[in-house]
Amino acid sequence: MKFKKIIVTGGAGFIGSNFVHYVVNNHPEVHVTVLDKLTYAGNRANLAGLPENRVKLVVGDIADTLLVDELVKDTDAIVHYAAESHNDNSLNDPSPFVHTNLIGTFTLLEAARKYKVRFHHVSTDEVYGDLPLREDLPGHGEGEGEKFTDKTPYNPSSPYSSTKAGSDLLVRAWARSFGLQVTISNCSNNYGPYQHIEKFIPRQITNILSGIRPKLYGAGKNVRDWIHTNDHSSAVWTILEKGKMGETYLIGADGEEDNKTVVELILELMGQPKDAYDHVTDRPGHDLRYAIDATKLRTELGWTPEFTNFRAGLMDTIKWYTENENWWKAEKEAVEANYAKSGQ
Ligand code: NAD
Ligand code: TDX
Repeated sequence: MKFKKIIVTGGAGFIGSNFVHYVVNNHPEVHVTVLDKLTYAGNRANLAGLPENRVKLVVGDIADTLLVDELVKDTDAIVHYAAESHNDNSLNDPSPFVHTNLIGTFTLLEAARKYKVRFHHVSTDEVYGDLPLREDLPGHGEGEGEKFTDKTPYNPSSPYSSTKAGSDLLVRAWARSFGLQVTISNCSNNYGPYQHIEKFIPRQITNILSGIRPKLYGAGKNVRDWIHTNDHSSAVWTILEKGKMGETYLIGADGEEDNKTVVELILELMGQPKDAYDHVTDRPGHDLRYAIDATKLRTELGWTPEFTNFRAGLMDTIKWYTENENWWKAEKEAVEANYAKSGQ
């Protein structure tokens, strides 16, 4: 099906706004309505420069039934990115996570059901819990080790990942019980420009730019599977257009790195000594390793990532934060003060 009008929830956040730019640049026939509450993580500036006749921003809550009904009745598809997205925040106060990730998703699903609208749900690999570190596997990391697939049982660890898992289950139930036309994607850790400075990579880059030493949780052995956000956007579009109804696709680009290696690489790329960082209090319940097997998406839908050189992607990201201090500077002090309260 060709989509003419889509709603992108959370389209003023990091990944959602990247997707809106992707759609405007690659699909001239599509008109986008962004539904975003503009929480601390949403920013109008992320949509700057987009043509007004192609993109409309509606500031509102995805859990607002009347507003959602009004918008959904006039759309071809919903691409649902809006979420409370930060694990550390969910440990301090889970309540907005339950509201947005669960009640918000439920509200959107009910409207999609009423108007029979195609629904793509953007989720995370964290719903599967974590994998053992390779060094703890027999053979001490020789070979691939286990990775997540769409058959991996759900086993979320934090209030964030459990509310994302709950939202995935709602979507699956609405597909089976009500025949809603849905697809789900579970992506690994994204990086790139416009990511909020509470997150690992931009926090360390903006620390160095502010004369603060980077902060590594625990020993820094935890592994994340990094993907450039541009590749996440092309994958979501591919699934929206070609995905089989009711299916789940895992999105990843074989980018596993441990956190210590990433901090050291950022320091090196920014001309600092490799050991100029602090070990700080670990995250409670900290997931050890995420790793995605994206074979299904690659072979069944023909998607391939383009931005797979992590070093080059990090260099571009560092350049963006260096040149766009006005985008993050005002928030830096408050973000660091908040982390300091938990010894991080
Ligand atoms: P983000 O926190 O940068 O952006 C979230 C956006 O949602 C913000 O613009 C915010 O204003 C909006 N929002 C929050 N609550 C809302 C509500 N009640 N109503 C309307 N809008 C609301 O998050 P992100 O990193 O861009 O993540 C986007 C999506 O991708 C999330 O669903 C997240 O779970 C998923 N995801 C993220 C990653 C990652 O590495 N960041 C990886 C896999 C999946
Ligand atoms: O200062 C830090 N130091 C540090 O060592 C921060 C903020 C994080 N970390 C560690 C914790 C994680 O092992 O770095 C890793 C990445 O941390 P985050 O950026 O907070 O990401 P993570 O918890 O892995 O979750 C991310 O990926 C999956 C996104 O925030 C989620 O929205 C997504 O679902």
